[in-house]
Amino acid sequence: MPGGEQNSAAQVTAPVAERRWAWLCGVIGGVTGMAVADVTAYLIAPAGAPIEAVGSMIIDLLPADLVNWGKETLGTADKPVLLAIVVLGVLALTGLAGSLERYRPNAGAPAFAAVALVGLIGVGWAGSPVAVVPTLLGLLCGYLTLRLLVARLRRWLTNAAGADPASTALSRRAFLVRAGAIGLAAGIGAALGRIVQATGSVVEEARARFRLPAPIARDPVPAGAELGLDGLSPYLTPNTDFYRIDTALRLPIVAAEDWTLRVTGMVAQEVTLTFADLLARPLVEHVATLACVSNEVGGDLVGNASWLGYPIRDLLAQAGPLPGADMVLSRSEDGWTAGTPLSVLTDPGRQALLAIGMNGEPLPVEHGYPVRMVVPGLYGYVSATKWVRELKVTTFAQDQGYWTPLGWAALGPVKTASRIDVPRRGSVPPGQVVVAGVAWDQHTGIARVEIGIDGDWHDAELAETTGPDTWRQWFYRWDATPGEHQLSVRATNTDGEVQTATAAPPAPDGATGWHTRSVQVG
Ligand SMILES: Nc1nc2c(c(=O)[nH]1)N[C@H]1C(S)=C(S)[C@@H](COP(=O)(O)O)O[C@H]1N2
Ligand SMILES: [Mo]
Repeated sequence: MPGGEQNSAAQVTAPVAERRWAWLCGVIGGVTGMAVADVTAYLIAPAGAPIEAVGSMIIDLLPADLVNWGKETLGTADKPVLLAIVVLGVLALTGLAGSLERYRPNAGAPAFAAVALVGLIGVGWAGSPVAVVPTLLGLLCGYLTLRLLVARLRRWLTNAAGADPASTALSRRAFLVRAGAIGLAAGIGAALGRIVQATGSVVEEARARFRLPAPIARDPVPAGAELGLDGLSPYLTPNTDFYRIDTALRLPIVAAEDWTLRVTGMVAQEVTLTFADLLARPLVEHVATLACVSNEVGGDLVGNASWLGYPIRDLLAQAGPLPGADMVLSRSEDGWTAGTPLSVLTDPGRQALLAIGMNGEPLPVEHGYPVRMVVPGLYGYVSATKWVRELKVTTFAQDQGYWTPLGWAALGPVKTASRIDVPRRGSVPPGQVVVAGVAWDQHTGIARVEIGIDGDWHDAELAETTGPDTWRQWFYRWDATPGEHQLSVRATNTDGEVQTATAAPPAPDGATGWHTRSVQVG
């Protein structure tokens, strides 16, 4: 380490020593940035750990021969070696950023930005929008650290050049204390970040290797379910675009081989299921739309997916609910709970699933890997427990799900809803304009969608669905005349009930009202 024992001003202001100190500031900034990025990724976005992401990108870009050579020569050490190379690359660049920053404020920014850019390309490769947050936050914290340290360093060197021994000693101390303290904290943070990333990535790798078993029955998706219109929500929501709601500060990381589900409470016989037990059971694939009770009218906290899983009613039948029970309190790994009516979960006509697959993939970690619940017709907060570990058969009189004491209704059946996806907003040219969107009333089904244009209602054309448990795309060809127009949508369910115009906020049991959009034509 350079210059630890230097005392005289003449020595420290030697250009070489200066450059080394500035370089160290950059390295500390780099370590801080990586620590922040890793910890943030661990907390909110497992696919957003930039070091792993850049490592995978390098593997993808390298010729196969070189990758194989690496595997053969290094064995299982290939990954740590690759990650170490990435870390050293980051430190080389942030060290350079520090050296440059010494000469002129912000001169180090491009080198730092280059590091973040590579990180962003790496996580962009992994595909989800939150995945960029750790890298951006890491960049910001890392660069601010560098700037703070370089500013202190500059003060020290300026004082040293002025040859006032007292203020030189003082500013030297101020710099060294800060550099030492921040360096230590960043080092500890980075080490912790690496450790948690390593456990997370073991589960992530197991997930990537896992091949879903084939279902005994599946819902064929009719070709007519997907209108394929520009800007319209696709019939099946890709996993990376699927909305996400969870209360846990960090994502539960559950290894499939450690997972068990216990059926407890008012049952004739407690049942414990392992992941292997679950895989050995007959699984079905069912398409169902999941919606959040917090979704505003026109909001996007709703998505449709094909879920592979085991019917919860079959598991409950094995446990034998006792008379008097009317609720199942499902509990997650993270302690979160949902209270679901027992009658819904035992209903032979409803595919309430313990799901392990989402759109043909193992459940993504953020959507509940290895196992979650999906219950058609109920909002997620009373039914869709992710990382589920226990089903307690109980009563509504005795137990409450997580959100109920916080002011949300104990029962959460979905309400009829519809949304205009296109035209988005702003202005469209006059002539034929396609108005399109989705409408849902899970487990009842959508029978009709109407478009209001300045108060006149017109029937929209409906796409097909797999059944009543999913949303339905719709469209209407509108002859748009110049001027400002109000578009509204309302759906009618298969019971003949028209979606209410009465506006209600999401709390306590779901928003209502018609989605309306004003469009300027011309
Ligand atoms: N463990 C756990 N499961 C949970 C939640 C949660 O906060 N923690 N949120 C619920 C809510 S409110 C909804 S709307 C759905 C959302 O599921 P998604 O994040 O896969 O879209 O999950 C449900 N399951
Ligand atoms: Mo929700």
